[in-house]
Parts: sequence; structure tokens; C-alpha cells
Amino acid sequence: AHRVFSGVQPTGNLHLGNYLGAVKRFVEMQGRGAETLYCVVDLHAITVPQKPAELRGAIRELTAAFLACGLDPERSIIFNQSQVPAHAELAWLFNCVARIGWLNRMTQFKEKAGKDREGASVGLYAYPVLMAADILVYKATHVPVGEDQKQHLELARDIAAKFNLDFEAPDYFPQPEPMIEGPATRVMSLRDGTKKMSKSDPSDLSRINLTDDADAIALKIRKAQTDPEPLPETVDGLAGRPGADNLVGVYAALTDRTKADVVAEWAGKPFSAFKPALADLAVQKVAPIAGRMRDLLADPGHIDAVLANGAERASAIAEPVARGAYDLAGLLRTR
Ligand code: AQP
Repeated sequence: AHRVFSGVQPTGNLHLGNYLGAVKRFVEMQGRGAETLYCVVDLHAITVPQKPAELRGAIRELTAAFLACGLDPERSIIFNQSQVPAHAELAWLFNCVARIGWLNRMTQFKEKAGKDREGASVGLYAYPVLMAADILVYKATHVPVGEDQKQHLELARDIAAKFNLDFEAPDYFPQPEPMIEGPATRVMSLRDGTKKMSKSDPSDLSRINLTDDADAIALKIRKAQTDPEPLPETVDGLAGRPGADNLVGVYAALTDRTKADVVAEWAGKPFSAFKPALADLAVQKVAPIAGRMRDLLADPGHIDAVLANGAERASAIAEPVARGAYDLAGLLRTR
């Protein structure tokens, strides 16, 4: 049986990259026969400093964003990580399975720790181990993520294999499949087509936030980096043109088409014509999400109830898996 798991950090406004690379695809996975679990990964958020009162708000906001984007608590298990202790329990076991050498190769840690690597938290370093536990505590088989998470998924597969080998339980954990698909697995900054669109970019013009209004969306797309050439005749003509390639990818993802399709429609036309069309499209798809989020946040009791119900259902799956792993490792439990 297929089981889908993915998570998003409650670390500020979601942007178009998070939406097209992750949350929109989470929504599409619902009702396709697989069980779907979507998690607000608050334990990941605290690997860098957070203000407690703001973090609480950010967890509710991200939950509201999930719901506003179309995640449905009737069809998916929607919950926050810290309310299911089995994630952290399994992560400790995995800390003892994973090798320091494996973690030393993780590029995201190097980027996020920056120059002051000695000053980074141990949690930031062990982040990918917790992520492996998030996935494997559900024995998830499919993990929809953006391109930037590819290396962490490979680590999760290595941890699963080594656990199974170390504890002579060949089939205990499955090998989770990364699902990195579609035209927007890596949405780039609107200011620099060689950098990932990111929550932490100091320039707000670099990203479209799901909470941006129509004017802000239109302005950001108008100012988005391209080059003087028109759209190419074929999709291969986007090579070496990161800004152009990015906007075509966003257009394709917003219309559920391929980049080749979009290029075929717009071949030879200037970006001065393409950008207003893209802006209209983005406003039409993104602006309603903010409205729905506002309505949902007016009733925090409802959000909390969704999370409580999700945590209960998630725990029912996760607890026996974590317990089984502890048993395999020889950790004695007498009650
Ligand atoms: N630019 C992107 N394009 C496509 N997918 C993306 N994702 C993130 N950025 C892009 C995907 O969104 C999901 C949630 O990611 P996260 O919660 O780990 O957030 P993040 O990667 O920390 O987000 P940012 O914006 O990149 O934050 P900072 O600035 O802190 O680094 C994941 O599936 C991710 O692949």
C-alpha cells in the first residue's frame, strides 16, 4: 500500500516555491488511493532560534495555509510534529544509526549554518535525521518534496537500510521514494534566476508570498529578472536563461501544463506580453488563498481541533512503528 508523507516548516510566510514545489502537489495526492499525511514540522523550526509566542502563531498560520490551499482533514491527516512524540523517539534511535560522515555531506546544513558552523545548534546538524524519522515512523513510501530536499531523502533511505541491516529486520523500514516532479520543483528567486526562491531572502521582491495582494504579485512579476530575448521557439531554448526558464516553469505549474506546452503557445513573443499574462494567472490562483487563510485564522479553535484530531490519528500509526523499532534495538520495556 502507498503512504504519502511530507512536511513544511512553520518559519514564516509560504511562498510560491513552497506552494508549487510542495503544497499544491500535496493537494493533488489526496484521494488517489494512497493515505496522505501532511505535517507542520515545528521541531524542525526550532533548529534555529524562534520566539515562542511567534512560533505558536506560525504553526496555526501554516495549518490555515494548508487548509486554504485545499488540504482536507477528511482526506488527509494534518497535524503538527511536536504533538506526536514518536517522531522524536525514533529520531534518537536514528541518531545512533546514522554516521557523522553522512551528515557532514549535507549541503543544506552548510548553507544554513553559514560561516559560524561551530555556533550552529546540534539540532540543525541532526535535522536530516529527524526528517528521516518523520517519514519512516509512518513507513511512508512516497514523499513529495522540492528539489532541494533530494539529498535529505537519500539520507533517509540510507538510514532505513542501515537500521534494517543492523537489527536484522530486512523489511522493517521501506525505502521511501522521493517524488520530485513537475515543472516547478525548484522555483527560483525573481531577482536572481540562479538562486532558489526562499523565505529567508532579504529581498521581498525575490518571492511571491501566498499572502501577497494582487498589486504586490503584479509588481513582483513585472520586475522579475529576464533577459532581452523573446520566448524561445522550443523548450531547449530556455537553457542558459535562468530567469526566463523560471517564469515559464511557474506559468506551466500554475496551469498544470508542461513547459514545452507553454513555450509552444508563446514562442517568439516578448516577455513584456508574457509577464502581464503570468501576473493575471498568479493573482487568480494565489490571491484567493490569502482570503481563505484570513477566514480560517478568525477561528483558532477550529485550527487547533484539526491539529488535535490529526495528531491522534497520526499517533495511532506512528507509536507502534517507533515501539517496534525500540524492541528491535533491544530497549527493554516492562509496561
Ligand atoms: N524554491 C522552491 N521551489 C520548489 N520547492 C521549494 N521548497 C522550498 N523552496 C522551494 C519546498 O517546500 C517544502 C517546504 O520547505 P521547508 O519548510 O523546508 O522550507 P524551506 O525549504 O526552509 O523554505 P525556504 O523558503 O527555502 O526557507 P529558507 O529560506 O529557510 O531556506 C519542501 O518540500 C521544499 O522542498
